[in-house]
Amino acid sequence: MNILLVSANRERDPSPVFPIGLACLAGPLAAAGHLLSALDLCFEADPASAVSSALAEHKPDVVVISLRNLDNVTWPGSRSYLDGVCDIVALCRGRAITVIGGSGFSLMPVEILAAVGADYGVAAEGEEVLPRLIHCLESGGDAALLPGVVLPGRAGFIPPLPLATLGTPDRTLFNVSRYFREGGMANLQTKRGCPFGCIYCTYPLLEGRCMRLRPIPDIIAEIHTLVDDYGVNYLYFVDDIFNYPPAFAEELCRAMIAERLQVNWSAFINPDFITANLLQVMLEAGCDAVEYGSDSGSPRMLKNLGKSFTTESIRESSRLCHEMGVDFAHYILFGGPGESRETVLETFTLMDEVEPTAVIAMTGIRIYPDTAIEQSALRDGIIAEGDSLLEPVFYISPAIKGELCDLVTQEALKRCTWIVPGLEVNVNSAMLDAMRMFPVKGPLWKLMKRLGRSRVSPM
Ligand code: B12
Ligand code: SF4
Repeated sequence: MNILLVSANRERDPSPVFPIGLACLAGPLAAAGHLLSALDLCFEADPASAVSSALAEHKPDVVVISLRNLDNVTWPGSRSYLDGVCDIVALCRGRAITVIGGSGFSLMPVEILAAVGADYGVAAEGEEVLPRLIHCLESGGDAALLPGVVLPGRAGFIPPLPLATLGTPDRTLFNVSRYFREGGMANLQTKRGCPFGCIYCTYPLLEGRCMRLRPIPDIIAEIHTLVDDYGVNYLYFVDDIFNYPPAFAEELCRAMIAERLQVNWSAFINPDFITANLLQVMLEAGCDAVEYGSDSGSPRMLKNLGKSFTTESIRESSRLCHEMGVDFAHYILFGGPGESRETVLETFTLMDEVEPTAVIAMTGIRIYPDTAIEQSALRDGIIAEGDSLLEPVFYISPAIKGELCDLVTQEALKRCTWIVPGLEVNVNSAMLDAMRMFPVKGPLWKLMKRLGRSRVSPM
């Protein structure tokens, strides 16, 4: 069949993100003998006319739409992206069969399929099931029997099956160089899955709790392609946790060192599994910044959020970063169950103590179906049974709700390393655009070192 791959993601903050999910589907679809073309809406000034032109030019039988983000998960100042997806589907209606999938879609598949009106939906990984669905469409099979496939008007579907082996993305249909130029990095994945159970987190729902590791030679070959064919010299590992399992991270870094790859990179790491030895090997392999999903500096809140580590691990892992001279950021989530003025101030105090290059803080925690925080939100009357979560709803502890924004703004403004996107403290879209003008590769928070004083709505 003639297939058009459409990346619906137009978000450019904190940086434009290469559509690696669609690149993972391109290989298996081409291997099944389909003719592929692609439309990436990220850089299109007029998405509606770009979709119409692509339909006219390629005359696809099937349009495969990737929905990465539902919204920007930022409170206040939340932005939903669903209207844009409805527009794409409407333009395709009567001209091609539409199939929608992606991480955003997979969080609420039945509800999103109904909202956007596509012909088929696919929850979770698409590498195996999408070619099978297309085959079904060609041969008149029953698509409802395929795992993960969602049909309009049906309340349920067969649960998706996790892939046994993870392949290498085929990026040839997409503009790797432009993402590298404008986003400062290329992305790649070394594994899927997270075995931990943080109460708000969707990653184990999207990727499973069981970790699936890619063969290291495949990852090394992929890095070679990015470096040699696309001139990339900065990578971002999109793994849920780069340093878990630690032995795999170390083996990969040692292979990168042995290959003398000329790249720098960064990733999310867990403070419990970083040792001086592993950090040293990571630095030798090109790592120049690490991000911790620490969430809080309050022992009580770490427990309430279901974190696997303690404030001691946050201290120790931060100390290692200082000792070895690597930039590091802590990501904080304010407002979870049990958050109070006291626990918020504890977090500021711990961050003052560990002195990261940057702290990125969000106020409010988005509630997703099938997470433990959904149950807390039901108990606390923040949502009611049957409420839709398609438009974002945020958990904010009733004990702090009235003063959270003022307190966080006031405290963050006293510190020039804090970024609070929802409250526009030290960051907004205009500032991010301006920061991208610096010849800096990797996460923009590394530039916080150059910021003079803290501001709300900096530009
Ligand atoms: C790494 C990551 C980031 C990095 C990206 C760095 C980079 N350069 O790539 C950073 C930290 C910058 C980031 C930023 C943001 N992120 Co983010 N991110 C992730 C993460 C952890 C992995 C994404 C990834 O690359 N996966 C690997 C690829 C291969 O998987 P995939 O894209 O899901 O594709 C697979 C399937 O979904 C499916 N598929 C994809 N498309 C299609 C289409 C069809 C038709 C089919 C059949 C299947 C299919 O098949 C693919 C292969 O298996 C996910 C969480 C997660 N574990 O998935 C969140 C996630 C995607 N992010 C999310 C969000 C919201 C954001 C931000 C808006 C947050 C913010 N306010 O800054 C920004 C948006 C950035 C942007 N410009 O779009 C949400 C999106 C859902 C939602 N709630 O709306 C997620 C799911 C996390 C969450 N909260 O649940 N992110
Ligand atoms: S926050 Fe990190 S460690 Fe916790 S469940 Fe999510 S991906 Fe796993």
